[in-house]
Parts: sequence; C-alpha cells; structure tokens
Amino acid sequence: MPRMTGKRALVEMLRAEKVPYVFGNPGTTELPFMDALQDAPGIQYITALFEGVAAGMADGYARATQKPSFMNLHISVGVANAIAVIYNAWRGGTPMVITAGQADSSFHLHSPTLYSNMVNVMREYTKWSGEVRHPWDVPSMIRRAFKIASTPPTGPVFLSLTWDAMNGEDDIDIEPSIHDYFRVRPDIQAIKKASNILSKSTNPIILVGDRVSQSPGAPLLVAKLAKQIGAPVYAPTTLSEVHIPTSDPHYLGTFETSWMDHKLKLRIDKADTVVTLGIDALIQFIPTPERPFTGKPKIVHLDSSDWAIQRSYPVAAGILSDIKTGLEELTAALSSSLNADTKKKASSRSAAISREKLELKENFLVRAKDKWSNQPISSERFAIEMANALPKDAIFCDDSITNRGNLMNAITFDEPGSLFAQRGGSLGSAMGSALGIKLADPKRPVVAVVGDGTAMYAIQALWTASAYNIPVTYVFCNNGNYKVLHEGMARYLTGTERESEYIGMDFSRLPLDFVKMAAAFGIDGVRVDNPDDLGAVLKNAIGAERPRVVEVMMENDIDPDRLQGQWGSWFRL
Ligand SMILES: Cc1ncc(C[n+]2csc(CCOP(=O)(O)OP(=O)(O)O)c2C)c(N)n1
Ligand SMILES: [Mg+2]
Repeated sequence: MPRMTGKRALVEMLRAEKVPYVFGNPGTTELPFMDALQDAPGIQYITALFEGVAAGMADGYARATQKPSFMNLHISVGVANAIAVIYNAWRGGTPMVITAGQADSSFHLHSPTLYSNMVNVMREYTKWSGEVRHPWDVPSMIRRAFKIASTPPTGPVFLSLTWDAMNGEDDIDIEPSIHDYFRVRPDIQAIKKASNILSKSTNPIILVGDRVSQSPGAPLLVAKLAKQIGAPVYAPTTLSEVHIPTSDPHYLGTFETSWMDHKLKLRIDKADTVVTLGIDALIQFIPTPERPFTGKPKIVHLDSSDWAIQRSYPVAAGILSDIKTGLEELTAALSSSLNADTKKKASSRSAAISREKLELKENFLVRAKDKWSNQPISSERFAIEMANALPKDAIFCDDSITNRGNLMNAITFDEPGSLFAQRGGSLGSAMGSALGIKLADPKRPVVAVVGDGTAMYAIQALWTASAYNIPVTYVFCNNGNYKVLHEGMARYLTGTERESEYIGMDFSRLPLDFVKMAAAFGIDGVRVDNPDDLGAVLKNAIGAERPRVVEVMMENDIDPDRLQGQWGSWFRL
C-alpha cells in the first residue's frame, strides 16, 4: 500500500473515477485540494465566479454524460451559495459528487471561522451526506459517494473534507467504484398484474418524468407502450429531457401542475388507468379545488425509485425496476396478452390522439401567424425562428420560463440528449448547465435559452464561458419583467375584481442590457428588435467558435386565453 496524503488520495481517486473536470470556487479550506490538483494535469479545474454557476456546470455535465460530476466548494458559505441550483439537481436526480473543505476536526467543538455542520445542512438536499475525517477514509468515502450518486434513483451526494483528512498521511489503496449492476429487473408477478390491468383498460393515459431518460433506451419503449395500449403521453410542467421522442403521435406535450391545468384533471377523471413512469406523480404547487387523482382511475407505476411508488396516491400495480428493463418486460407481456379486439380499439384511440396532436400544433401555428410581425417580438414567432435556426445536432438548454411552452410546440426533440431543461424550479441553472453540457459534448452546438430575470441569477457564467472559451450560444428573452409572476398574479386574482399593481416584478426602473453585459465579459452580443432579423442573427450566433449572446426584445403581455384555458377554467364550472 503506497503511503500518501489525503489530498493526494483524493486526486488519485478522481483519476481512478475518470473525472476530467472539477467545477468549483475555492477558499482557504480548499487550499490543500487546490495544491494537490497541481500534480494532476489530467484534471482541469473550471472556476466559476459564483457557486450557483459551478453547480449548474456540474448538473449539465452529469446529465449530458449520464455519469457523476465532481464539484468542490468553499466551506459553509460557498455551499450555501450553491444550494439553489443543487436543489434542482436533487429534485431532478442529477448524479453529482459535491465536496467542500471543512475546518480541522480538532476545532469543530469550538465553531471555528466559517464552520457549520455542513453534513446536516446538505442532508436535506442530497441522497447521502458525510464527512471525511481521516486520510485513510478518502478512497472508501469517495467510492461510496460515486456509487450512491450513480445508483438509480440517481442524485447528488455531499462530502465534507476536513483539513486534517486532507493534510494527514497514511498507507492508502486506490480503487474506483463500479457501475455495472444497476439494471434491476422487475418482479414477474408485478409485470403480470400491470399487464393484466392494461390489457383491460379502455382509456389509459401515460405520465412520464425525469427518471425515464435516466434509463438509456427507455424513451423508445415509452413510445412502444403508448402505441400498444393507445394512450396519450404527457410530461409534467417541464419536459426536462427526451422521455419520448416528441414527434411521436402519442406525445401530447406538457401539462401544468404548478397552477394545475384543469383540462388535465378532466383527462385524468375520464381515464380508467394512469400509467406513471419514472415520475413523482402530479406534484402540485398551488392547491386546486379538487385533488388531481380522485381515486377513480387505477394507477400503474413503474419506477427506479421505490420512494416514488405509492408516495402520494394508492396504486393498483407497482413495478420497482430499471425503467428500460421494466418497459421491455411489460411490453413483451402485453404483446402476448392483447387480443385482436383490444388491439383494434387501441389503434383507434391512437388515431384520435394523433388528430388531437395535429390540432394543438395548428392552434399554435394560427397564434404564431396572428402575431407574426409584432414588435416587441412575439413568443410564438421567437419559437419558430429558433426551431428553424437550430442545427440538427444542437443541444438545447431550456430555462426560458414563459417561452417554454411555445418553444416546445415549435421544436422537435426526438434524440435523447438533445434537450436539457431546468428541473426543480430554482432559477439560473441553465446558465452554468449549458457550459457543463458543452464540455461534455464539445462537437455539438449548445444553445441556452434563458429568461431575462432568470439569467441574472447566474450571469457570472458569461465570465467562465469567455475565460475558458466554452462556445455556448446564450439567447436571452428580454421581456423586461418576471412575466410568469404577472401570470401567476392574474391567476391568483381570477374571479375577483381586484387589479394588481404587480409590485416588484419588473425591471422598468433600470432596463437590463445583455449586450453591454456580454461586452463586459469579452463576448459579442446582438440585440434583436425586428422579428425579421431574428433568424439570421440566431443562425450566425449558433455554433460560433466563441460564446455568443443574442438578446431578443420580446412581448410581455399576459395571454388571457392561455390563463383561462388552464387554471381559470376550474372557476368557470
Ligand atoms: C432562485 C429563485 N428565486 C426566485 C424564484 C421565483 N421566480 C420564479 S419564476 C420567476 C421569474 C422568471 O422571470 P424571467 O426569467 O424573466 O422569465 P419570464 O417569466 O419573464 O418568461 C421568479 C422570480 C425562483 N423560482 N428561484
Ligand atoms: Mg422576463
């Protein structure tokens, strides 16, 4: 066993785990690690000037590679700065190993400078949180961290690295974690039960969540299942990744579960079976007059998370397994149990669903046409110009808030790995995520579409993009306000006579100027006011060899039809 310091063991373990990048922002307690990195030329430290950006990069890198990323933050306060974005990683299940320096363990009792019990703090936002107190524990703790982060349901883990664990010395063996035993197969009885329910179902619907795309190969099997049983497929408020090719005729888009879409509730009420796949089913934000599941439809839940199955609602059949493997077995069981009559009925449901999809698309195109030449630029026109400008191999990072719906209507995402949207609800993820994704897949153009308000939660990402020349194209939707909060207020006041003053929700006191901000970081930026210029500007900026900024001056009117169509209709019954 070679003798080495804890800090050297840490770096050797990172090498063994094949970690090419450390995302972080250092302080005094991280100096031992920063010192050891000097002797590890294969590992590049990417500095973020705000910890939320580092967390975004770690999130994007891990999602694009489907492997744990590694982040190193400063004691207590650096960790605290990153928590908003770590929150998204935790909700979405991004495999990340998050570390921070900690004071010498002999001081802890006396609360040294910047000390807090980080293990306790981070327990809330991670799958596992621990502290390394001895150099000889470095390999086992790092191995454990990588294993836990990458075991489905994947997620972030946290390690506090004490000063003495880094600087002390011992005889240490370096062995990486292994990752080859995660495709857990389902219980055959559970498959039979689910297949039995589904083969009798006359009106099923499918809801897909974050864990579907985390199981490589699962999205195509979702499409297969939807066709077999003739069911529409919905994603929650955000389609976070490609859980089913979006051009599939069964995919009907996202539904709003924050201010829950009333139409979805009606759809659930009419269904006799709801198939929930890899999803924390129907998480709500604002209470609705009725709960989404009223107990009538049977729920069939297939998930890699045992916690998610029966978490909030009773299920008729629960299948705990890798999602791809579970879907393979379920679709195989259904192939032998569906008879000619049920197959015929399923295919006529499929035909109706694809007609509904065409209608949704047509409605979107009519709206777009109506507002085609509007200035400020309409959200629909922006979405169509973006769809036309995106190269086939582009990766799209979405933090576009109120523009998301139109973008998802306009752009087709059929390839897993072509879409990464913010998940979890904390603003500012995509500013850093886009950089992590570009580092993971440098040959593909990476485009981040970010709300103007959202961009400001992590604008320091422009420094990292420019300083390291990570050529991401940032497109900022400058509508001058927090439009989604204006919409929320309008929903909140539905049915009352009260007029809102929308306090604290706009930037009119001092308009944001993203072209000037880009220039301050050495990035070329273009502001687009005229919708006819948009296509050419986007095409020119996407895939450039340096990071670019495009600032699109956009409408901020609230769309009453949309509000009425969703939340509002609860109150018009
Ligand atoms: C870290 C964080 N702070 C505040 C919020 C509350 N919030 C949710 S959406 C939103 C506004 C987003 O505005 P913008 O990016 O301009 O998008 P728009 O609504 O205009 O499309 C705010 C402030 C949040 N979700 N996360
Ligand atoms: Mg805005």
